Amino acid sequence: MSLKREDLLKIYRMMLLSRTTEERMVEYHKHTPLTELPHSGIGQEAVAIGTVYDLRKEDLILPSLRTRGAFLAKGISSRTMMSGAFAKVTGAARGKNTSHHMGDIRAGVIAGTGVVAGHLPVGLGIALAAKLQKKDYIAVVYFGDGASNRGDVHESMNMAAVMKLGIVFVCENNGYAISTPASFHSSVPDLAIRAQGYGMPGVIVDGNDVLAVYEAAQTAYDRAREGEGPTFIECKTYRWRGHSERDPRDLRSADEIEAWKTKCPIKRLKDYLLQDKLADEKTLNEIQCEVTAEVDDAIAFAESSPYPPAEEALLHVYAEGGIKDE
Ligand SMILES: Cc1ncc(C[n+]2csc(CCOP(=O)(O)OP(=O)(O)O)c2C)c(N)n1
Ligand SMILES: [Mg+2]
Repeated sequence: MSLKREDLLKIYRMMLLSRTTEERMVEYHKHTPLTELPHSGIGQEAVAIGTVYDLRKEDLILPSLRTRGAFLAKGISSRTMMSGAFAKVTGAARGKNTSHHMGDIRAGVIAGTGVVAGHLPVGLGIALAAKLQKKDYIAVVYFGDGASNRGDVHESMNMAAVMKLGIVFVCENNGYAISTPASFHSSVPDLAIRAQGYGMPGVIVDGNDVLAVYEAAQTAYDRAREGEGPTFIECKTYRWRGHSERDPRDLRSADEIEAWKTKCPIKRLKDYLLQDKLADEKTLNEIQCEVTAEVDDAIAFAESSPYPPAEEALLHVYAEGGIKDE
């Protein structure tokens, strides 16, 4: 494994930052509803961080609504992200979009869409552009198990494989699409086997093991950059909270949720670091303190930031110059 101690500590920090940011958004929303309705990815942090760590600046990611850590790991600041949740002008979309589907092209994050899987063909277009430009930047698209049944996913997989495009399909299989179990919406338990039908590798990974996710991602990225085509990575994971904060008491059993909590991806990395004596409790506590301070600062910044002025209502909505009457 090419990851050094410093890398592992950075990965640990990013996972904690993602977790803490989301926990605080959820907590804040309970008392003062945010403009954003949190759809948290708490419990799924290893997928986002394991796949984004070591991506290049010029690579483009297209996150799903769960891939919160990906925004942070790709370089969007906590302040920008939190401001997005508050719909403040300091957010990435200057208050026009919450951090739910946020993007920031400067960090290589393409804004999402409310149409589940609608971003897959966009990722495909990015990978096609890279090929036409003879460049080796890649696109990484994230989508859930429910989304994996949409036509956009299948059409994108087919075209990507036929044209050997530099795109990686990361399926975050958390077992549910809102309240529908994966066994109800898909005829196969392992979604990765569908990759075979398109002639690309389909890899199944423990999505709560950040190091396994990282390894699978690196193999897929090498392949994508070398012009060998796409890979489908299915990360088996679980979301701890309801689909959104609107349904905190979803239909899943408490036992099931508790069982998955014992497989916490952050605790797993922490245990590894401690057991292999790569870090001690003191170092890890210091990281937690740093992260808490960063999130406190982000909240204070977002609270004190202004909403966008009314004059900006049409800014960045239409192309400069408007639509010409012919
Ligand atoms: C085309 C479309 N159908 C339905 C919805 C409503 N919807 C939003 S998220 C979601 C579930 C997605 O499940 P999954 O892909 O497994 O992602 P997860 O929420 O589990 O991360 C649904 C049905 C939508 N936004 N777009
Ligand atoms: Mg799901």
